[in-house]
Amino acid sequence: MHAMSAHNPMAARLAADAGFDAIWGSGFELSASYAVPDASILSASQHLDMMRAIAATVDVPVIADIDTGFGNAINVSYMVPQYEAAGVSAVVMEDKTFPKDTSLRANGRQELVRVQEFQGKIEAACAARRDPDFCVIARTEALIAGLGQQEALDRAHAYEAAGADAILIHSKQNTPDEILSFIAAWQGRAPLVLVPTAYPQLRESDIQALGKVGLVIYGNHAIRAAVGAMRDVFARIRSDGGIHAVDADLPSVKEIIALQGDADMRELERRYLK
Ligand code: SPV
Ligand code: MG
Repeated sequence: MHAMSAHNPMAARLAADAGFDAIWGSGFELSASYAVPDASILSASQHLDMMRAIAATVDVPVIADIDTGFGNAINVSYMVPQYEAAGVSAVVMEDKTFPKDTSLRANGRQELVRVQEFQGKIEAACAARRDPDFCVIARTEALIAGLGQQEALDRAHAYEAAGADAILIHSKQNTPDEILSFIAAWQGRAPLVLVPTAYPQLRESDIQALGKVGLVIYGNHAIRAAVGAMRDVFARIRSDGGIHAVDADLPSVKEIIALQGDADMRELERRYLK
């Protein structure tokens, strides 16, 4: 299963149309779309509202990145039902302290909570869900924090024992070695989840051959594509002295209107505007 990041419903619609199995409700992307760091700056309700809007737009499952769970196990108990009610199918919660710092930045503040404390947060998340098919994915940042493979394995096993449905193991090394070594050593039953942003050379076919990975998340490719495309087009318009040259290279206004769901609205018009 492959999930693509989205920071708004249009990105989610494009990802679903492209054939991704799920949407990753990335905290990094949403923070970037507000031009603020991915460091618990945005509020829980800002993220929750965006997840609700995305889930209302696409039919594929939405996997919400709830960072640290916005506090302790008590906060998790109150947040999970709200995400579930927003139409989300799964949450990913990481074992860092609140407020968090983003994972892929060099020299970020990567402090982890105690194993038992995070087990309590996982138990709280599992107990708070109403639909037993709602997935609670536990994410360990042990490799990101530089604590080594044994700490990552110990934490992953402890989180599985606490009830996590899957384990997200994150790495910021720019080769897949650290992740491949973790996967080889993983003895748990829970499927693993990877976010291969830092080691893009690991292809889907390589990951599938490993057998233990149930989900691959492409963590920030929507916002990076958007930033790259906007920057290029804006620069061209400035240097061309107008929009005459870029126009043909952009999606037409007609295409955007179609992506806005115009056909559905016209159907409502036909039926109900009397
Ligand atoms: C996100 O996309 O918000 C993630 C993945 O949590 S990462 O940014 O790589 O930590
Ligand atoms: Mg995140």
